[in-house]
Amino acid sequence: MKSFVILIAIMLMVNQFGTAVARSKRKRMPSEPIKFYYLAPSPPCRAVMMAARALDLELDLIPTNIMDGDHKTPEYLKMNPQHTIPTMDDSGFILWESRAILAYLVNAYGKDDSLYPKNPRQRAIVDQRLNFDIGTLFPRYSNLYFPMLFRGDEYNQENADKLNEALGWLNIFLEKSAFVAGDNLTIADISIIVTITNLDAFKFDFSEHENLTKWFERTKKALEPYDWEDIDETGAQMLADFLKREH
Ligand SMILES: N[C@@H](CCC(=O)N[C@@H](CS)C(=O)NCC(=O)O)C(=O)O
Ligand SMILES: *[C@@H]1O[C@H](CO)[C@@H](O)[C@H](O)[C@H]1NC(C)=O
Ligand SMILES: *[C@@H]1O[C@H](CO)[C@@H](O)[C@H](O)[C@H]1NC(C)=O
Repeated sequence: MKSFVILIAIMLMVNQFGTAVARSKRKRMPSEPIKFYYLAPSPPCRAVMMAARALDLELDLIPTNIMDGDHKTPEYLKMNPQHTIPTMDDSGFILWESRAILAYLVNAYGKDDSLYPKNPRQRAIVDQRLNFDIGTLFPRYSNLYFPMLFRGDEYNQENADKLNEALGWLNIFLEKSAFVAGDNLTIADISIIVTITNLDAFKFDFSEHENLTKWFERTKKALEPYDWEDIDETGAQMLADFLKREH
């Protein structure tokens, strides 16, 4: 009788343990698909869409045409007064700024932290690269290409040189590691690649930066299962076609 009770107790413990293991392995999921306000050619939107695929998250895609003013409606401004795309709505939790969205999605729904490591020093490097992207790389890209895209201006060599200088720094970051923030793919690669994909589509020659060129090939391959071609290459090509029409 006594051994029977002990046996039952052990069986209950094993069962509890098994449930706990299954629970910890089960992925956290949004209670309903995250609403995602986007436009296909938009680089920051493309970054988030690839990350969502990498995290196996379903997005409820809501096309938001900034050329038609979809982002200036009272409803949109109530949600995001800064009227930028991408903007996400996760069951009422609203967030914009693509890099903040990338970090949130991994923190909230990543099955592990590999895309945004929790280790303070590893995370600091990812954050440094993301800050380099928003503060240096993307502005230098836009200083060169926004006037060409949206005003039909000529290619400005001085702005091209500034962009090339930033690409040189990125090339140095890539001297010792396969990806921009270490040996694994992170959200920093996903954020940075959309600008490099644009440059590739615009035929900006960055081949002198050998590590960067190799990283681009490597990262494309890493993102292929997450629809790099459909999301990133196709979007960049739309912008390249637009650029051609402007000239
Ligand atoms: N730093 C922002 C940039 C967002 C942004 O400027 N998006 C552009 C489209 S690519 C936009 O919404 N433009 C319309 C506007 O700002 O009114 C991010 O990464 O989300
Ligand atoms: C990098 O990837 C490897 C292999 O997938 C994994 O074992 C390791 O934990 C990852 N490192 C980080 C910092 O996530
Ligand atoms: C970066 O480029 C240098 C010079 O071409 C090379 O020696 C080095 O191995 C490259 N690093 C990586 C990670 O590919």
